[in-house]
Amino acid sequence: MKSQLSDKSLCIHGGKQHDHAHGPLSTPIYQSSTFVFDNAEQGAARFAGEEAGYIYSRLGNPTTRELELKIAALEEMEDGAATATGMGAVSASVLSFLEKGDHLIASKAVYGCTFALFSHMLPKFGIEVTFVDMEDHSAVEKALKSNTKMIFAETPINPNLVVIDLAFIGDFAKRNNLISVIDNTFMTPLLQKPKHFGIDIVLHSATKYLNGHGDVVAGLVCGSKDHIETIKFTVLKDIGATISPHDAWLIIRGMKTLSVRMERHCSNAQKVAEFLAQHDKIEQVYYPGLKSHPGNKFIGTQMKAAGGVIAFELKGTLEMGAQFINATKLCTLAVSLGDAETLIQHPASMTHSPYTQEERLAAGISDGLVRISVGLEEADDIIADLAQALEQI
Ligand code: 4LM
Repeated sequence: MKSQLSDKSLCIHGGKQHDHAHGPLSTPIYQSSTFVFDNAEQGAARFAGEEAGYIYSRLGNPTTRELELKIAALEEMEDGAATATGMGAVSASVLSFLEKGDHLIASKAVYGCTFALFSHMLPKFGIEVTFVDMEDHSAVEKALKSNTKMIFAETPINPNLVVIDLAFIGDFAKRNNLISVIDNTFMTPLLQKPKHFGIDIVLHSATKYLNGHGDVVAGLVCGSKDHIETIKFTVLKDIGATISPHDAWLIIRGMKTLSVRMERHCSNAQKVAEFLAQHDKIEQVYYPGLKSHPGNKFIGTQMKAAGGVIAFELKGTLEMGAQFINATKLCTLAVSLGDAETLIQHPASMTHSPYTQEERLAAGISDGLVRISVGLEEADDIIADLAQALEQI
């Protein structure tokens, strides 16, 4: 649902409830597992869905609810659900709608654990998955079967920064009566709103930019009221990947500064990508903010800016890549992304190790790829650190 407030204001005020005792400025943390009923009739009415109100924090919690309404406002979708992790958001979005005999079309390159869920877990439940190159629209059309029910992609893709055309995905899904699911983690709703392209379900690893401070693992899903109700009252209720109210509060706090953080992440990443692109020890830089990147044409149409993640390949051997990563000082060797700290990692041996080498290469994720999540430090300090590490190889 479109709000009259701008995104910058929604990051601060979106979802805010004003019915707390004592009028606190900061949302209280309702650190309570359960909620007390006035009487047996009220308890029964709440369970029957006849009376609004909280029951038990696995089913809903007032702190969590503010976060859900905030992300829904930002994504311009009807409702939201918060989950314990980003993988909780991915699995809830998929398992809530697919059943034995259904078919899922998924991008061949996705976050490693999403690939593991799709390639190992879903087939165990009789759900068929076809992985396709989503830049190739005819391959997507060809993957369609009579039992296809859903299409899933990330854009830009983790870790190789390939940009997928959301207008095509939205249209393909509508034409074929599929549920379209987009993982919007790399962009946040400030840079990209999949809803504008007809996408049905938008999800995030809130662990990343939304929280932004490296101290929470969490996920968020947005969609229509019906879709979110299904997610909440099937998979989230019965499998139970619900968020803790304290983590929801940390994300509400983190999101207040999301718009200023994203501006810095993007401007720093642009400078770092330009530095890497001109360096003679670098083979290739993958960053949609570079004019040479095939995804650059989507900036200004699908995505407002290129985000804060860069991938690149060094000239030379894999050992030299390891030497380089070991030589960085300010850039911290850790997985995850979207934090204040610049994080550097090696997808083939870390985030994308659930792929076999063959699957990974087929997905366009090379053995030598290095990924940097550019942080909020001074750009020149990040560049100086990368320059001294490159010097050492
Ligand atoms: C990483 N990523 O890449 P939780 N969707 C995307 C992601 O990048 C991730 C998840 C979902 C990384 C984690 C170690 C696009 C995670 C899963 O980790 O479950 O919050 O999110 O470095």
